[in-house]
Amino acid sequence: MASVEVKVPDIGDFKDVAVIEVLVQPGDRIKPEQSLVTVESDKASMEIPSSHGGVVKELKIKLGDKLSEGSVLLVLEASDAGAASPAPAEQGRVGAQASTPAAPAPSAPALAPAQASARTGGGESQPAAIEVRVPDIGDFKDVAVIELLVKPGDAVRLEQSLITVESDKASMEIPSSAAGVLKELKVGLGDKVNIGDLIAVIEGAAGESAAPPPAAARAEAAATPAPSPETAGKAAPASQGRAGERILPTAALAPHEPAAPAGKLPHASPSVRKFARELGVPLEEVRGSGPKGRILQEDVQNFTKAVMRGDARTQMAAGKGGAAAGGAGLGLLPWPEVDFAKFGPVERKDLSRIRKIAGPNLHRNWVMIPHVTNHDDADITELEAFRLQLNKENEKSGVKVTMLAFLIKACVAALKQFPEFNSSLDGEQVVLKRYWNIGFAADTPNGLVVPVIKEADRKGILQISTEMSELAKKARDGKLSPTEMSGATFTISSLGGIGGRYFTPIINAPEVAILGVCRSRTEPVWDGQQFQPRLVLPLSLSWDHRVVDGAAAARFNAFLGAILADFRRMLL
Ligand code: CAO
Repeated sequence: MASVEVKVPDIGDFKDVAVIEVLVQPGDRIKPEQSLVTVESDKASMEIPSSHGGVVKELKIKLGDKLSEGSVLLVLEASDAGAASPAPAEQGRVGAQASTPAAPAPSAPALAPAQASARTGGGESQPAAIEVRVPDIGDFKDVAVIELLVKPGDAVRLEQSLITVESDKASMEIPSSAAGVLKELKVGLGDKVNIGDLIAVIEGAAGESAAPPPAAARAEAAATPAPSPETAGKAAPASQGRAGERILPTAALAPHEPAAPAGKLPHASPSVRKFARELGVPLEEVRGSGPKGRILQEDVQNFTKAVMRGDARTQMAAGKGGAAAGGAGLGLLPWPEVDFAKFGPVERKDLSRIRKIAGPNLHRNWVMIPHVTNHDDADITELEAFRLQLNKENEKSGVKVTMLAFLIKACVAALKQFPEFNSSLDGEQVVLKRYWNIGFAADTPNGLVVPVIKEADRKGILQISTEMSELAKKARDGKLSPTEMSGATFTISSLGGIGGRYFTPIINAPEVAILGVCRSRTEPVWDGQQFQPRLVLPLSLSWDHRVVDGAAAARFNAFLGAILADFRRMLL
């Protein structure tokens, strides 16, 4: 198996066409000629087929990229011996075309039907009735007219699309070979057309008709047998790429494979796609009323009207956009409306001001941050003994030290050791903060608030304890200032005074991690020879998986545990 770069084949004179759909992904097993991407110009959309079969190793393009002939689409672990093998004659033509793209046009020996017709109208500068015919559309035959894009009386620009035709493989817009006023449309919806068929009569100056294509390509095409049905669509014949104006790349499409992801492409003409894009209408949500469920312009209009009237909602508005919709919703069922009073007496209370503010913030953080929580234990036997001794010594001063003060200090040390936990995500950058402000969740009668110990790295345990008790009191009294609640780089939520074992704290955005602590208890811990009664503190570290990885979180907890087990490590 060899690695093969699959490139954009000859797509005529189209350049820098945008990728509007990527139809395969790494790991996919694809067949030769399976559609890989859909590209779109302002006139036509086309699917680009693979030249090989195999397994997609790497995609080299993404939505919105601009492609031209030769752009690398993907790298394939090819399972077939070589490229999808067009008929030898066709290969020859493609090769010839590639090597003589800019061949100067000698005097034209043969004109395309559209151009030939355009000249039948009369003199060089006089207004004339110009017949516009179906130009060379490869070997597509009996393609159905599915859209009329102009009507009699319309002023038509040179190369303006007149009709859309569709085969079972591709749709294409047929451009006008002349400018003027449309006198007559010669085709109707559902008509089958072929190369050379009369589409319209335009009143204009013959001099405004489209220039003929390079004659070299024409002569080449005339000398080349038509591709076999098997090879049709694998590559555009040279004549198509040059002469067929904008419709021809569409004719170069690979046969559409129903089993391929291409089935996801909504069935609509390029102009309807463009129209939908301009309005921001998600085409995949529009029901098509045209033949074979094709989406017509009026379907897009009706969809827009329904949304404006409130009769319909886009999936994005309904919440399926997730983060893309700003976390507006998750596409969940509506909230159940229950008459609780039916089942017993109820009392209604307004949410507190703090809850009203905190609720949406917590909800956003919970929904938008990919949380992971690592649980661990810390042996705080010696630390607790030290704390109790300290409190005994400080009885008179009135400063009470709780485990939380030690935790704040220990967390600063861990954050210095693992700086990504002391950061914020800003687009595609991580902002690492070189200051250590530790917030702590405080339970108050009105709800949860998070006062912040600023510059905790510069403060001792006693100072932290003093500040904490002042801030906790202010919190309970509802007297915290916004400054006292801002600037945290990491938060600790301690339920130690209350109970519990472990829990999943919600990260306080834009921070990237939060430590939850529960009540310590004495447990039998195996010391290698026997069980020892040890005081064990349960730790729960929630972290943002966009910034932090599990291994780092496990190391953070282990480091923290080691410090709490022996606080002298703070000095190291
Ligand atoms: N294990 C065992 N006991 C603990 C402990 C722990 N991890 N943490 C504290 N304690 C003890 C204290 O030592 C104290 O004991 P004494 O009264 O015997 O001295 C008692 O519990 C009460 O401590 P405290 O909770 O008042 O003090 P603190 O410094 O630990 O916490 C504060 C202060 C403001 C953080 C806390 O009062 C609080 O509000 N905690 C709730 C935080 C919260 O709600 N988090 C949930 C967020 S998610 O909804």
